[in-house]
Amino acid sequence: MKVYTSAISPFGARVIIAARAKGIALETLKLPPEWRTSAEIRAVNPIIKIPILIEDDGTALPESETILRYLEDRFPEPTLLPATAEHRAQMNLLIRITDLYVSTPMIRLFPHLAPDGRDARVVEAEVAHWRTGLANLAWFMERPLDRPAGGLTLADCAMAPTFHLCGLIGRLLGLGDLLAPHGVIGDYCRQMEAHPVVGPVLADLTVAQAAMH
Ligand SMILES: N[C@@H](CCC(=O)N[C@@H](CS)C(=O)NCC(=O)O)C(=O)O
Repeated sequence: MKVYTSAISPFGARVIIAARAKGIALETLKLPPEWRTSAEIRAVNPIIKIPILIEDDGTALPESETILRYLEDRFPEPTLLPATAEHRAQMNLLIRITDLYVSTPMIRLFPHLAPDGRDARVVEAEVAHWRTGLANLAWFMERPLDRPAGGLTLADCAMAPTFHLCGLIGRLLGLGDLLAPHGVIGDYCRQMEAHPVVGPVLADLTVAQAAMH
């Protein structure tokens, strides 16, 4: 299996974490130059977003959450699912809140990261949504989530790189640490940084993002 991604992509990092946790050999495909306008990428994902999983038969699968669930279905062991329906519901809720209410406003801020051409009204509105999303996610993270033996669920594959990106975007916008008010998120991030699979992936993101600067 192969994946189109970039070393700085937190969405790609989700897939890399799941693949490593499951021991799946996943080759990273080099993105073509100007990949956003390339025919190569358009041919496999007209949404023009990475990551894109490429199966051995050439089938392409975009969207990180869908890829995570596919990897879980195709390679069920070791599982990244909690044992009970209740805890799987909690896992699903955390993924949904992360993507709808934390990642979405953050992505809308991307065009405004460079001070030149930044629209202060858009930034103010999206940062407010982002802060609310984080507060709501923190509220739901207080509920217990029983993890399988490796200490990881699909929610961790999704949340850990998202929180890592929150740190970067907050700094680039001069907002400081948006995670600071939420002790549960801070504790969680420290736990993930110490995790033998997740920690190195987050460290690689940090190095790649620093190099981009
Ligand atoms: N919903 C998508 C979001 C993926 C996404 O936004 N990826 C970024 C890279 S981290 C991207 O491809 N952005 C398009 C661009 O940079 O033009 C997913 O979960 O895979």
